[in-house]
Amino acid sequence: MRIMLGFLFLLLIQTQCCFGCAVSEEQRPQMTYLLNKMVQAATAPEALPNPSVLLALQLAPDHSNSAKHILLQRIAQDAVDRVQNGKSFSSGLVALYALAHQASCSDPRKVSAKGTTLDLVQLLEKKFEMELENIKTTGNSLSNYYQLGLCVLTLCQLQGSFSVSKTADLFTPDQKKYYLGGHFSVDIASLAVLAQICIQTRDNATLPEANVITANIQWLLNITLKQKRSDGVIGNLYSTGEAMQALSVASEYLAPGSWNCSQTLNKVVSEIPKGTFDHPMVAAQLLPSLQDRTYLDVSTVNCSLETDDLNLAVLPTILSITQHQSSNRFKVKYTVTDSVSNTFTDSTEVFVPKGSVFLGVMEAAQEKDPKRFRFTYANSTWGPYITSVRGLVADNSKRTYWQLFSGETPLSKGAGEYVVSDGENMVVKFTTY
Ligand code: B12
Repeated sequence: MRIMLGFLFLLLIQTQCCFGCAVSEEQRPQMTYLLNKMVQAATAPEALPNPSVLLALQLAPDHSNSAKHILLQRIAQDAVDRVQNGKSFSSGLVALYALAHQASCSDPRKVSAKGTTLDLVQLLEKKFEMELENIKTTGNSLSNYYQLGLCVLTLCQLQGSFSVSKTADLFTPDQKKYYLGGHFSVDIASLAVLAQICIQTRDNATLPEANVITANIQWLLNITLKQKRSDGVIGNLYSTGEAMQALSVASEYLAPGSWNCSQTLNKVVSEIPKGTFDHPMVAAQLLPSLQDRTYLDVSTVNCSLETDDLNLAVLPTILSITQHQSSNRFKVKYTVTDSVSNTFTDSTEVFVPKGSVFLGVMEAAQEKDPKRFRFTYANSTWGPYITSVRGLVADNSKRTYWQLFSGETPLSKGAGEYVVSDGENMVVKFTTY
């Protein structure tokens, strides 16, 4: 009888947990809208290969098979192209490509395109070793700790080989690892939690490093929960999805009442109609949490459950913020400053059409005075990443970058996304993280 009651109790907790933390029937149209928006953007002919979108699609209950095939083909071709032509392929990106293949039930050890077959797991093992070696010799990773989290959670799930004791040391508490520009990064912490929970689950806590890993996870979760706002957002709106993944897989570390998953879920869902998550990368990082899925579910995706294609035409379209094309122009102040060596600070004012993004302001300033305001950017799945201004180039190995501000407030969107307002004071500042 007691066993029976215990079982019923467990079932009840389980049911409450999972229904409470996935979208309700009434919220489902918002999620479908997001899925649809993400698929349309990521499968456009000009879109860059995007493993995060494929991963999110594979973790979704309904997904479009044709979109999945297009995305899978694109990332397979891109992986082979990067390797064959010696193009940059960061450790975290290799991890995402491998995870997306696995989630698509396509063997990441046999990725074929252009007549070549590639072992992404083996490549990832090498990349991770190189990261560890670089940390040993220079104190810095080649990429960042978000990508190290991606590496470990992927190697752990795909039975790649890596040293658990080195990994336990890798994720110990340290400002340099988990802080960007002086602020704790919920995104980095979330990936580090997912990675270490994967190791704990896989190795059944029998490891000599178990205590170190447990302490790392607890420290990361404590600080993550300190970033929780009263409305349920954790860090900012863009880190909340991955934070939800981390908190849900580490629920046994949380004190009762320390996190209300439904509150966070309702908050993010309420933001969908405002267009907050319309960007395909933002949608991709949020979608798994809306369905109570995490990146640790990749190894258990059941490909036989695939559904028919989404009918894009009949999916509900919800209000999204559209930029009204208007002939109205307004004035924006623009400043470029080097806060690393203090070699220059220059300001100007430009007129831009209403609805312009920050990049438009930068382009207008460059046109007006190319000597002082010229700049370059690299296209990424997040949009344009500002790489240099006035010839001063951001350098990962020196931890320098061009940070974007409105007045004194750092932007939480990129230059291609942030819509400027009349009279706003936009700043790009060369700084370190
Ligand atoms: C590490 C990191 C950085 C590092 C990148 C350099 C490095 N050492 O690797 C630094 C600190 C320089 C950085 C800068 C910025 N970042 Co950042 N970054 C991240 C983080 C934590 C991980 C990115 C990563 O490695 N992904 C994994 C690899 C495999 O993917 P990847 O696409 O190849 O990664 C590259 C790009 O993502 C690029 N990148 C990083 N951030 C951003 C932001 C934008 C807008 C673009 C276009 C590219 C870009 O750098 C990565 C490494 O090369 C993400 C968190 C997340 N949830 O994704 C935030 C994140 C992507 N960043 C964000 C933002 C807002 C910025 C800034 C605009 C902040 C600012 N006010 O200046 C700037 C970019 C300014 C510019 N020059 O254009 C937001 C984007 C949200 C959004 N809606 O667009 C995120 C999601 C963090 C958050 N929760 O708010 N970032």
